[in-house]
Amino acid sequence: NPIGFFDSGIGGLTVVRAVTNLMPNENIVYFGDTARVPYGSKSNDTVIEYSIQAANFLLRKNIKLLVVACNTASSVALNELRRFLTVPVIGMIEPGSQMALSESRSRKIGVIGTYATINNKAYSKQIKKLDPKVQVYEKACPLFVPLAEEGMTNHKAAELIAKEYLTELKEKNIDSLILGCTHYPLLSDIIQKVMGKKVKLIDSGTPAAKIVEDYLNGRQLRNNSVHEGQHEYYVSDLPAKFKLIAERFLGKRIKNIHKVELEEL
Ligand code: DGN
Repeated sequence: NPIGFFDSGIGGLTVVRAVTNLMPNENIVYFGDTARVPYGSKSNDTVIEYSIQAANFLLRKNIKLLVVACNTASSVALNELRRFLTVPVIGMIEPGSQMALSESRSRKIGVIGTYATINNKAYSKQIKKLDPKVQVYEKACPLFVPLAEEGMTNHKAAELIAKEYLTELKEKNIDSLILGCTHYPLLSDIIQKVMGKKVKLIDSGTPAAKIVEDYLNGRQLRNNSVHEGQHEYYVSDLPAKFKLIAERFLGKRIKNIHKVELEEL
């Protein structure tokens, strides 16, 4: 059975990339809600409703595990998804928080994400639950999403915007910065340049992929085929540039993209 992933659009493909780097033979089914992106500026109720629809769609594809490859949906809908679903659900917040805690020496951690992730204090609540003494500084960086989608990841404009957003975090002397949005790993060069070399960037997709691997190994659910896994991609809208941008996020070619009507969700 495949591993299911969903995101508001294409950002979650950076998480698929992390999982396939670790487990190339797993089958994957991905749903990107491109007709209704962004989730980051919508109300919690709406994000919960959309997340449940996406999860139900993937369940009909017989997934063995669901990865919520979107920090916004992980921030607001994880409990509801875990309550309703019969398969295990892995979100982005817990793995990213744990990794930041294990990396940080100064115990000052920065978090960047969408308005929803930051306003819900998803990461700071999780980090403080694990270690109440850590200081967490959070900042919403909404313009990073369109920059990543436009491929302007090394553009002067991206650097200017990054400076505008990140200077206040830099002044807090954080030593780790969680990229709390699945789009942001594409901007990691610019973010690293603005933050300086000493700040460790944490892409939640990497520790999330490790948790997926541990879970599947523990339950003997790994696909033992020697062949590369099959990937199927579903989107609720197929914009002209989707394939090009998706391949950039995924780091490889995409063969199967299918459009799903919203009524089918
Ligand atoms: N990729 C989504 C996330 O990780 O929060 C954000 C995209 C969006 O909805 N703006």
